[in-house]
Amino acid sequence: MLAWNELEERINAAQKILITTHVRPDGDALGSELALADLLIARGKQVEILNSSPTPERYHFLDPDFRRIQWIHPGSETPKVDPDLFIVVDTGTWSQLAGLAPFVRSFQGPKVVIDHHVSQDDLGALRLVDTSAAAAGMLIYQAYQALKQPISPEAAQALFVAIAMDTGWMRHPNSTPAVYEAAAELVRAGAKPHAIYRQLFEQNRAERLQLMRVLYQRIDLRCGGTLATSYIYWQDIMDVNAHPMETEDFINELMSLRGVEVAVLFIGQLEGGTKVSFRSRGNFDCSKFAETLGGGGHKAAAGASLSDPVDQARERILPAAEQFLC
Ligand SMILES: [Mn+2]
Repeated sequence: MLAWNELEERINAAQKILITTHVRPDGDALGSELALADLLIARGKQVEILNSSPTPERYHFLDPDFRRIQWIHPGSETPKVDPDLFIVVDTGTWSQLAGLAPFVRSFQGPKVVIDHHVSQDDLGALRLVDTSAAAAGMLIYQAYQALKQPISPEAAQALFVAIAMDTGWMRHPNSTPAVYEAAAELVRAGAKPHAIYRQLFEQNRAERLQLMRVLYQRIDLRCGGTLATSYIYWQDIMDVNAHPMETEDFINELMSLRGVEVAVLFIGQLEGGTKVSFRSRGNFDCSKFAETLGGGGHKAAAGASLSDPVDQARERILPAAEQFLC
């Protein structure tokens, strides 16, 4: 059990609270932020959510008027925020805070990290970290219980999204009884799984499926079919008019192949670098592998951002992955 009483003390002592999460926020990050914000607002706090990157279109339904979640716009000044408590959810590393890292470094007040990732830097924060938790959303759910705060229908929706996205709609091995119990409680509190599923998984644009065709065309099976890899250039994304965020979950297509234990996906970035993602369902530790490349994550899922272009990144990383697997 994490020290939720220490979180409560810090909340009680604060009036203006700033919440943030990792760069390129996912469903767990955004859902956790929103549900935590609701908890704090219910306790009479002024709350702002400020991220280092925009909310992906997939998650706009969580904040349809863009009133709740703000983000830093590249080239413009960081919005003026003057919190007396800073809470970071779903990450505990400087690199993942990206554009917000300087602000966190200079912030003199108390900081709290609520996270479930193995990789943690010293952010000078109270650490409420449980690496066995399936999602940061599970920890926010625990916070609701520990602080005896009723869950509003909106918070239930946000937490359901958080937990559903980090457990692959409750089908990954991290889908523990606790996950299903939380899900049941969230449905009771007003979360609507059928509506959430439609919003999350049945909103493809044709452009995304056209980009997926490129992914499929370049599937390469190695190590007797246990390693699946593919790659997408930045130009491919531009050619089909897709959005870079639309490559989210592409790696799961590789993991759906029969016999595949490990998937490695390379995606070219606007600045010329490459985002490499790893997935594993065997002994291959994605997080260890990603850490050697300056990235991080979990054993089953991890990633790193490289400055190499796609082809060089493939030449550098695939032989190392093969050596480990084959
Ligand atoms: Mn997470």
